Amino acid sequence: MKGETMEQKNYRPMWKDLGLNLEGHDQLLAVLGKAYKDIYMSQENRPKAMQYLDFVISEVHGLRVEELMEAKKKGNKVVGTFCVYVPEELILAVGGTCVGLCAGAEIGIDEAEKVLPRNTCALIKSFMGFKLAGLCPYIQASDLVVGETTCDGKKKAYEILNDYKETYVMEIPQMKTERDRTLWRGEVIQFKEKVEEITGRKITPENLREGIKTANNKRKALQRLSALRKATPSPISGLDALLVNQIAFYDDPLRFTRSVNDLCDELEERVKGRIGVSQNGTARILVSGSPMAVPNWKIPFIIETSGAVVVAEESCVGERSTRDLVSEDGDTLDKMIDAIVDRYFKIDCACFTPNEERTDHILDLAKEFKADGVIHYSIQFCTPYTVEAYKVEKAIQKTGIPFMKIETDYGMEDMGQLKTRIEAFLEMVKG
Ligand code: BJ8
Repeated sequence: MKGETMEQKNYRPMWKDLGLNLEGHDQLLAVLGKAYKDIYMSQENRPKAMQYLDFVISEVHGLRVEELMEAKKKGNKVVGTFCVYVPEELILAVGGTCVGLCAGAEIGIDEAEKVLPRNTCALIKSFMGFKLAGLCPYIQASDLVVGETTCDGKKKAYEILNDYKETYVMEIPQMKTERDRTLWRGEVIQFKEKVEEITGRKITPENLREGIKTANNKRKALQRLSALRKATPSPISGLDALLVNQIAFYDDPLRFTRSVNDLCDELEERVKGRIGVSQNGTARILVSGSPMAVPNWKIPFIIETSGAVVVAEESCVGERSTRDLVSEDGDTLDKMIDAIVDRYFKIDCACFTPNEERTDHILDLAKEFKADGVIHYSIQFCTPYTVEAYKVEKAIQKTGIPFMKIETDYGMEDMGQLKTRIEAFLEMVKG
């Protein structure tokens, strides 16, 4: 994809074939394009390698979807997911592509509210709205859509989504006992069989080894990016780093891994030369909480236009989905499956109880990234993260690091109010 012309091709015939609502989709692209220009292109001193990511986002509903359609013609399947619990390795093993269907835009929410209560979290309303309003080419292109029993909102919404697009649901345990691991292992095996059924291809030790390697290499590149943000000054903005983590859910994994490593090479040079996106002394913020799906850039945008820099995201679009690798030591299918089960079982989503490892992890991150402040972000009506914020606050308070909680949706109405609150918080951080 690199080096392709920036001139937009006419993708309308493809979108029409996919059953998209062309008028609504035009509006979505117009809003997305404007937001990207205002938020991303207005940043100064961006790494040159971000041009690739700019290109990917400009073609996110175009060239990338066209690639998926080409792959489908060759018999390769597309699997759409909403959660980092779905083992990508099994999909990659049989030549499939895993795409994230979580949505971060308000558009389509009116449609969603016809089938969901208004007080449902914006992420759920967004993916439902994207489907009902015919705005998402990825869900249209998916041969299999996978939901999961994480929070109640998602779990019940999948029952409704299933009326519009068949949705396979994985059962995610709520606790982390040995019994829960057994349940989870059974789910992973059943999902493996489902993947084999829809693709008509067998998962073997050979192809699974490759799948594990591909997913691990992607995570290693993202870990490398994360580690570079420990430098002072930070060589990349939080907005740009978030974008890289968001695109990880859409792009071709091999090409994406190469591009992130190229970006990291450039950032390493920046770190050596002490070149940063902000001055030394700029407040370093750790953002923790609900996932920020494309194009939800609201919180880092406010933080970074208020004189601070985001240095890490303790979130599924961030650290939580990249920090653990699948062990590559397994030499049989069974051992590889066990390695996958163990890796995914470590995810510390707020849907689990108890979930102390998440709080411990936030404390570790705050220390490692030399955070001057922690902002806990929950999507409004997201019970797991909103409630868990209490425990996080108590733990952070013991360290003396300033802490604030934010609850918001995807709307722009509270931008001014949030900016005032964040600016006041940053004053305290600096003081
Ligand atoms: S592993 S965080 S991706 S479930 S924001 S829909 S929790 S009410 S997205 Fe998540 Fe998997 Fe957990 Fe990660 Fe519900 Fe909260 Fe909405 Fe959420």
